[in-house]
Amino acid sequence: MPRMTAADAAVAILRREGITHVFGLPGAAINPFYAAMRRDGGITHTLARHVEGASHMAEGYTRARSGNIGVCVGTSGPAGTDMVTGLYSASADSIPILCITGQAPVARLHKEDFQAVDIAAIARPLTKMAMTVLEPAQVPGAFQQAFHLMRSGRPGPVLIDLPFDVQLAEIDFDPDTYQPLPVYKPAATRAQVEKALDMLAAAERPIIVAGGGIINADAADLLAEFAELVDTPVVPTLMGWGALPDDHRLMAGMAGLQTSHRYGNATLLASDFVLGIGNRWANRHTGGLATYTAGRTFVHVDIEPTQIGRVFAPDYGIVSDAGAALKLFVEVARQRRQAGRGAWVADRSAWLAECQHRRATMQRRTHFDHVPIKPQRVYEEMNRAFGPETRYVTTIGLSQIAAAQFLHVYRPRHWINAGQAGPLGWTTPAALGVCVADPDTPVVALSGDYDFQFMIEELAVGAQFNLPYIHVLVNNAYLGLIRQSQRGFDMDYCVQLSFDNVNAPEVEGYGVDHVKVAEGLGCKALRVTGPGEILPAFEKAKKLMAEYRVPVVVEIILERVTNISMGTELDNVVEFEDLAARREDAPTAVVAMLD
Ligand SMILES: Cc1ncc(C[n+]2csc(CCOP(=O)(O)OP(=O)(O)O)c2C)c(N)n1
Ligand SMILES: [Mg+2]
Repeated sequence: MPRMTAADAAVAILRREGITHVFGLPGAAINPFYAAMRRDGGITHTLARHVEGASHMAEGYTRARSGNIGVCVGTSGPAGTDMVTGLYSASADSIPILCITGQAPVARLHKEDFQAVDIAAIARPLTKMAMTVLEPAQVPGAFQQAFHLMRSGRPGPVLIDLPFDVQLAEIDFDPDTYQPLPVYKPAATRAQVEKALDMLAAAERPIIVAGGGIINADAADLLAEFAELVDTPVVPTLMGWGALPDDHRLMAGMAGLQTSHRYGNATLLASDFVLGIGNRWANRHTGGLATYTAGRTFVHVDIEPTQIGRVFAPDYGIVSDAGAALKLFVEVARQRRQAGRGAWVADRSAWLAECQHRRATMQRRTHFDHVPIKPQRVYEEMNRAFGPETRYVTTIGLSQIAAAQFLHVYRPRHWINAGQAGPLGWTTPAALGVCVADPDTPVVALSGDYDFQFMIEELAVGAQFNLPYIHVLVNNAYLGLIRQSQRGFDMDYCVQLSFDNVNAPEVEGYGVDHVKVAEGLGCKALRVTGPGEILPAFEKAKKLMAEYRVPVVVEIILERVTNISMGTELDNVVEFEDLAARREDAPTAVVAMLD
């Protein structure tokens, strides 16, 4: 039997589970694992500048490509605690990442050793498994189980904590006969699908709410096929956005309190039946449940049994992987159609026309010529500059909310967003992880000024490892979303990011000179102050990116105060700006305005 250190066995298993890349930051307690990676030679490594950055890079890497599992590695103590935020946002969005930490030697764990912290206990609520491996011979099993759990059922992260002496201990292990454990995914039965289809067929104004589970299951094509077979409009959730292209005739818009369309909310409220697939009725999607559920019948399909009924009791629940369910939905719907079972689906033309009409008429205005620039105009210019191949990456803020209201997404995994956790600072490292996962697809990241400043050091990672992408930075010198929410408290308190920068009078009180910082970190950067300069700046950024192969920041100086549409209920989203009345008001909207 081959003998090797437990760390060598761990690396051998990573290789056999398909891992070719890790994100991390070494320290003394994880050096044996790094030594094993070096001996193996088959895993590339991106050195983060902050360990939290490594965890978000791993998330970006997983989210970008079907089947990917991002791995982040750090030492004992603060490295693990830094990565907790990545574990949280991964678990909240059902994203598998594997977090590997070093640890003090086993015999010293209870002695308050240097950088010894019970990271497994800290990570437990955020992971599908969090284990400090105390026996070297358990290391292979721990890794095998980790991959099994990350891929089975509702995907999510795992943490494996490896004490220094455990990593170095020699064990018997045969990598050649290692076999990944089978993956478990529940699948809907025919009887369940028949019943749900009967309910859909009986509805007059049905919609499908398409969640991120469809993207996780790589089932976007099946969603489109099913929606077309049953002629039913689709309302994607924020995590499901891109599952159906924005220019599809059945795309009905997103519903929600913030990241939503006026027509999406109106269509949801006009519906009488909702088939939710791979979604979790997130509170910023539903708003108040009384408004959301009144007068509607619900079927909920989810891979995680305990999600059914968690937020409200559906009329019918099915435990299934979204892909498995959609495959059967397509099969049964097609059979029913072919069998010519009369009009088993009622004529939907009036309902579809109504949804289309709402989409064509209930647009928000984007075309403003103001200086300082109004944010809506930025997204209009992004729609012009960036085509359907673009992968957007963002986290939270007015910037993210407005982006979801105005940008267009045409493909699954092309809207990469820390939807539930929304950690500031996520955007830059996540975008870098996305670039590593798929260097051939153009990546455009979007940050508010504070999100950008939060983990700005990670830009150096993009410069060092030649990970080119465009970072659109919308600068209002404000914690804009919090400023807007403080209106309810009648205050503007501790949310200003503006100051007179003694080194950069040209930023005119907007505080940080982002262009200088980005350049100092090895990136290229442009600043834009007028609406007519936005598109040329994007075009220039594309050229700079191709020439220098580094991140290119396009900073857009915004007006300081712009309130973005949002509300507390689906039926009372507040509009702060003029709505679009003519085509010229929303020239890049996908559906032409009806004049
Ligand atoms: C770690 C963390 N702390 C606090 C928040 C709360 N928060 C959400 S958005 C926001 C302000 C973001 O400002 P900015 O990035 O400039 O975006 P803007 O809203 O101005 O577009 C804050 C503080 C958060 N999401 N994450
Ligand atoms: Mg801001």
